[in-house]
Amino acid sequence: MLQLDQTESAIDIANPGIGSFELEREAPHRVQAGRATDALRLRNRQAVTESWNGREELLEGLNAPQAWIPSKYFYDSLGSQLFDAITHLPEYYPTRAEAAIFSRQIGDIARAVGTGRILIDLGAGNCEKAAGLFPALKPAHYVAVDISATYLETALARLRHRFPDIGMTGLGLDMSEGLSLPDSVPDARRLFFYPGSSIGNFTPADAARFLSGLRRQCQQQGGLLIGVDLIKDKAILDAAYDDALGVTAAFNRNLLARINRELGGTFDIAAFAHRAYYNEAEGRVEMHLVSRNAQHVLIDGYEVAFEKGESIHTENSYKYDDASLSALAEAGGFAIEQRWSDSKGYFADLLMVAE
Ligand code: AVI
Repeated sequence: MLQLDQTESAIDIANPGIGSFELEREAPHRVQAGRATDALRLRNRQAVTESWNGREELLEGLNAPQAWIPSKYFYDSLGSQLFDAITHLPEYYPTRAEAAIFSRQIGDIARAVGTGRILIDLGAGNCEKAAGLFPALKPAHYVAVDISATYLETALARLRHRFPDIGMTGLGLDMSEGLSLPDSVPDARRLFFYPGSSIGNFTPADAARFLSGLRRQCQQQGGLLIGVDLIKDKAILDAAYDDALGVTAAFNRNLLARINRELGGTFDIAAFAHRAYYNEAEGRVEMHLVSRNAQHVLIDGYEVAFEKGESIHTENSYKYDDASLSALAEAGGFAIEQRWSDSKGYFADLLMVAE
């Protein structure tokens, strides 16, 4: 964890990727998709790469009966810029819908949330979403959490000039490893801020676990202000994840480009098609990369085979309704206090209070 505060630029660095593994390399290894896991010999090693939790996680995923790549790997520097471009697309409504909620209903939100809270921004990025709330919420302290500590440092340096009266702490950590706040963060009146419907990228069970983890970090009057994308017409959802310009396709394919760049992969990017659709039975948008023909790929000397039409599942984006939101809140130990939505009812922000 890299922690930054107002007085020191970096006060604690610990490696969150402890216990990662690396494949033991021998001669190039032929691995058939779907039945390779037992062919992989693993050797415990710390901190294999800075950005991948060991190649075995990737290779096991690619060789599972339904091949998959963990979606956390979307966000390298190029992937983050592509995601930023997605938020400007006409088809991708969530960012604009949430911005409309915050700009039109901020008075109401501030009345419900109250001022002077410890605002903990989860996945803060450039911190601009939270900063937009500062004038209304007047937080006593702002804690920005993001996987990229360098990005946070720059963003917080800018914010400190604009809001010199608000104490600020930056935490560079991967929240999927669990969130543990340092003692310097006051524990009363914590308000977690998790906008942008990122909760939708967790399975419902993992989302409930994530909320329970936040609940454990809340004491008196703890709460969560969270953004969720709502179930809607399939055509609208399909278009939001398969835009006409092909930006989401580039975002998806960048996963393969990233494997090529960082792990010496040999993916032919053009040989995989972007596929995204709303799976109504599962209540989620799924993104896949579909192999256009039978092919094999080398990753660090290991070969992975794909049949024509075989897909790599790269992301789930769950959509919620009132029933699933109540179930999520309850499973996480929260109660829904208030809910705000945009004029089309596409997106909602909720204030959940610790029970
Ligand atoms: C970050 N997350 C909320 C986005 C979503 O809508 O699930 C990621 C995304 N994937 C494709 N487009 C946007």
